[in-house]
Amino acid sequence: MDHTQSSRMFTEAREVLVGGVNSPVRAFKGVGGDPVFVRSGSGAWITDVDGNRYVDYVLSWGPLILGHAYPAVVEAVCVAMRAGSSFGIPTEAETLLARKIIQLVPSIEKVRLVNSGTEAAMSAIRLARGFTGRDLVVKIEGCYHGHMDGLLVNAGSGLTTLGTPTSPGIPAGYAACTLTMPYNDLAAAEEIFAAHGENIACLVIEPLPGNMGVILPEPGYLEGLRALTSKYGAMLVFDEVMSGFRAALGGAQAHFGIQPDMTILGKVVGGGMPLAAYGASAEVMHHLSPEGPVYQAGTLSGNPLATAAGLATLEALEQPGVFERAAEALRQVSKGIAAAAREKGFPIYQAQVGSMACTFFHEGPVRNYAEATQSDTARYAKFFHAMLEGGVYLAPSQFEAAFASSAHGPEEIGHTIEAARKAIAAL
Ligand code: HOZ
Repeated sequence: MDHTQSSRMFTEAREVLVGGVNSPVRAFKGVGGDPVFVRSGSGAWITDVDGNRYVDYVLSWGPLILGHAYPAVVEAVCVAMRAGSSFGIPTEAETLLARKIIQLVPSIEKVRLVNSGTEAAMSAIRLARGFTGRDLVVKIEGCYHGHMDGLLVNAGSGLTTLGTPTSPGIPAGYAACTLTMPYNDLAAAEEIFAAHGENIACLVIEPLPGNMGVILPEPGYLEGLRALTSKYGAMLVFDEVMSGFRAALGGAQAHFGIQPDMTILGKVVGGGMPLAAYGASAEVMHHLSPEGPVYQAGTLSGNPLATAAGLATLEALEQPGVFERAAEALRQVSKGIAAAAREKGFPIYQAQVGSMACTFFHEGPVRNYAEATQSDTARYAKFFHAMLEGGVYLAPSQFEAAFASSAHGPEEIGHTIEAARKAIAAL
């Protein structure tokens, strides 16, 4: 494959953008080499600036569950744009999107729209502290809740990819309010709550972690956390930025049947536009400004382009078979990769719920961050590059999820499995 134009653009980008990118995980640091620059996307495919085509399993890091440039989403955004891009004055679309979120996500009665997953997480934590009058937050090693100061402690995603467990620039006092524990370890949670329970505002967790690869909760784990947080009067906050509308239409909370006290949403809910949300019971949300004392605001929050894209996406997702198509495509692809790995005789471990999945280059189950980081990242990097050359765009890191869309059909599945077979045979 020719990457001349991508290389030229990356060289120029590095002169004016830090590392040539606007978010670290795009820079290929986890797999080596230079990123490709994208020109366009349509359905399951993206085309780079050299004209190479790839079946896309990153999908803007998750939002595009209908694929790129889905006609109804494009149309909704164009209509909204023609009517004015932003007002800072209420619009009906905000109510319609909020109503749709409440209808789909079991635990949410009221919602606040914001612009990014980071902003939603930051605001949700503030609300949890304001509601409970407590300071401490418990988080899970390897879970990632955006780049807010207090939660960049033992965080996943780019922090794992880049080997930066905790970012400089965060006052020790912030980090001191965050307690961390391993995923799938109920005993560790019981210990932390026994020692600090009265001061814990919330336990924030990706119920289906996707930022250290995808990891499944062991039976009873989420139920145990639900019981523990209730016992100590702490809030259970589910970060469903990744799993929302992907683990199931109602997110991981619907899939696993656990009601959190608060939910953080992003990615799919914005249909590819900068939109995120957090929501909870009416009682909890009532503590948020302007009804309550906990302040949070934003000029572009709930802006018309983003709400149009989000609403069009969720409405399309509700059509019969759409959600299942994406999940089934990913199942078939994972099966193809597993068969190729078996043939070659090297170990992998796979996890999938709905339309998010991960293939770990690791022998045996991956149950937590410590096990995830034992994966063979060098082998993943080779696999990634071979897949790229074969016309398949995977996440440029072992510690990210693969996403499929409803546009991933038999042609794309066949193309991906064939590329995987060749890539694995050459490893
Ligand atoms: N939160 C996304 C998945 N780890 C990555 C997006 C980004 O950091 O650019």
